[in-house]
Amino acid sequence: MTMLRIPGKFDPNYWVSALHRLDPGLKIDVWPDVKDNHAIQFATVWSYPSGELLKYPNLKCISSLGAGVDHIFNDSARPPGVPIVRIVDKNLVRDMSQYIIWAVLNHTRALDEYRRSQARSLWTPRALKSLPQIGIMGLGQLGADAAIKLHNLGFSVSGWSNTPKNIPGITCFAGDKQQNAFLNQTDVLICLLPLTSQTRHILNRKTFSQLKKGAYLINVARGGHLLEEDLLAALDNHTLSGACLDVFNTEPLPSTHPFWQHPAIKITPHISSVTDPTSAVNQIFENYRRALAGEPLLNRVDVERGY
Ligand code: NDP
Ligand code: OXD
Repeated sequence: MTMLRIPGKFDPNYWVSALHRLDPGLKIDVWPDVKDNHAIQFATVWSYPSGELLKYPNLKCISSLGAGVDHIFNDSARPPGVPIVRIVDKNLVRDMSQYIIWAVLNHTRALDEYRRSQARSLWTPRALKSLPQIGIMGLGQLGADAAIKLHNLGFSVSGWSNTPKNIPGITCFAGDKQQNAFLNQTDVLICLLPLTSQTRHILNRKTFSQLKKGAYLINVARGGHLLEEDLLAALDNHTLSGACLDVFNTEPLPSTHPFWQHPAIKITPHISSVTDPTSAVNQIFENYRRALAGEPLLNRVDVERGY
């Protein structure tokens, strides 16, 4: 029994240790140090080279190390028919909601402006503005939790998903037909969609123009959701008042990228929520066991839908 771990964002040593705590005898190869391609039955991956997985003829499951699976669908030379699973984890959900609450409060309480005042020893109290309407694109594992927590903090929250939802306290919109109605009432737009052919570049000029004037954008999903030049234009013409971005088209964000120096853009390096091996390892190990036993997998991705 061998597992293949392809490193990228995540440190493979943490994962190997966590897996060995569950089964000290488990054979794990850390790519690119793979001893026998035929022995690989389970691959747990993050941003690996396209076509790599075709080299393992006995692969039974491709397991994302994160919630997102766009990095797997981006691989056009993927072994056909091999099921894909992803991480659904309480710590991942908790950490994302904490980041979003920070980003929303940082914006609504003008905390950056107080930092700037402090740097100049200025005592500049500001009147609180009325609470904004928060709109969350994506009401899945992460979006629904953030929506409920923001609602519990007293915000008025709405959400938009593919299929209709009923979440107490949250105004729910669904599908293309209700997209405009959702956007039209939104002051703070949070993107928590998966990156698919339907959602690529959804954060564009047209979308921004449908939001309330001077809306704020928080993108914690994928850089591919955002048309970067449209964000810069929307900030310049005050359609948007600012943005907090955790994800980018090119990561790491190149040092010459205009986002770095933009006064209205706040940047974090794809850390809003990072899979915690100590809690997520159980589902990876369980899926490994199930894949080898031919049993139904946990958190299986719908290949047709792309998420
Ligand atoms: P889920 O699959 O649980 O939820 C996705 C949500 O998006 C669902 O509500 C789904 O609708 C909705 N959706 C999908 N396509 C559309 C569409 N075309 N129109 C409207 N709604 C749509 O995903 P998670 O919540 O677990 O994760 C979301 C994303 O967050 C991940 O794919 C990943 O890219 C990103 N992420 C980023 C992290 C970071 O550190 N920055 C960390 C973890 C995740 P429905 O419910 O009807 O199917
Ligand atoms: C994820 C991520 O998808 O960390 O889990 O981006």
